[in-house]
Amino acid sequence: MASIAVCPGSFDPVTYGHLDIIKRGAKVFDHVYVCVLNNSSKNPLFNVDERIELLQEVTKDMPNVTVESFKGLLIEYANSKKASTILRGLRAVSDFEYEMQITSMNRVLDENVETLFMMTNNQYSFLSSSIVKEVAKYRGDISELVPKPVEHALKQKFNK
Ligand code: COD
Repeated sequence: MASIAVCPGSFDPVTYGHLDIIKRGAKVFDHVYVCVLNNSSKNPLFNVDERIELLQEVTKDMPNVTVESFKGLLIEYANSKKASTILRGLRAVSDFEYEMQITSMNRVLDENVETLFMMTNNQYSFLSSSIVKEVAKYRGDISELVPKPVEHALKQKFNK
């Protein structure tokens, strides 16, 4: 049976940190569904279609990666894809409490779907979409933090 993982997130926008987890996941699983979901505690800069477009652009060389969005619970989406695993990235201890909470909640909703964590690449351990947006807003250099299409999209947002 094919091993299928869902890599969920806000991806507002996708960074090299996200991309690293997606790439590594694509080596471990037969198929990875990258899913843009709503995080009710965040107020996104990019709409869902823009986030999907950027994700599709930067994963276009990964044949076993599909990008989609879903309005609803992550676990419903994982079940609809027959995914056995939710793939998440972990940066610092500060991520742990939040990740533990959503992992436990998802396990209550469906105990058959496992959450697997991949440790961030040291190079990206400080990197988040929020930090990138902050630097881009004040016209700082983000070329080492995000792929070119994302850099371009951020410049367009903030130079309006
Ligand atoms: N290095 C490694 N990993 C990273 C890095 C980095 N530099 N930056 C981010 N990541 C990882 C994150 O740890 C995360 O695993 C993933 O990339 C996505 O990150 P974000 O910030 O884009 O996404 P989140 O954390 O906002 O996503 C939260 C969800 C949208 C998945 C969550 O809110 C959700 O499941 N919503 C749907 C509703 C639901 O089912 N809720 C029930 C669970 S409580």
